[in-house]
Amino acid sequence: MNALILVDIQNDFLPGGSLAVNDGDKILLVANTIQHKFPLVVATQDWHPSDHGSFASSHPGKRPFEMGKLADMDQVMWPDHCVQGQVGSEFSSELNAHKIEAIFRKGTDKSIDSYSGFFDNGKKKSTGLGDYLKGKGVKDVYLAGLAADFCVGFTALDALELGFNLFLIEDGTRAIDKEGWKKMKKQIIVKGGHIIQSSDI
Ligand code: VGL
Ligand code: ZN
Repeated sequence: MNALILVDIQNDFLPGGSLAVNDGDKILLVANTIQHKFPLVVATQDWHPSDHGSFASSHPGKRPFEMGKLADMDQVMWPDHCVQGQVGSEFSSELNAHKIEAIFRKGTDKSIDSYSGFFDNGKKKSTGLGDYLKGKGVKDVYLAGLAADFCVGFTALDALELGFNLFLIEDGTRAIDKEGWKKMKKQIIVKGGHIIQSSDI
């Protein structure tokens, strides 16, 4: 069985948001038009407390996009984004959300960041997404959403590690940093993932 995971299609990652991805809104048409091809659609949502440790504002003297440390790992200091209960954390109103059967929230623990929809960045805790998909008999995982070089990419790598066949829909994602996406894409391919276009589905 195939499943589509819509990764973090939230206002803060779209134009006008606090961590807007260039051309992030271009993925909306793709995300909306492919959903009917999947028997199962789920979504992830970046869902931070207002004092999350990935925010530059939680580290005196740090500015957004500088490097820092969190949970003993190198950490990009992000602008405040996707704060629980704020408009920025809501799914885009232009996303058709009717087919989404379950939503997996991540980044709720302020002491660690969580790019992947499956695990936190230290692989200490699971969101339950992997077991959920396995329980539904899913073998093939398709990904679209934001951002390609962070949450979509790390979700892809974990899907492969968990033994799913992985298809990343390239025209259904956009990157924060183009070079970062190039490197991420190579890793995904090396690990056996497939980079496809929505027209291939
Ligand atoms: C993301 C940076 C910080 C993402 C989330 O969804 O790609 N990026 N938090
Ligand atoms: Zn985040």
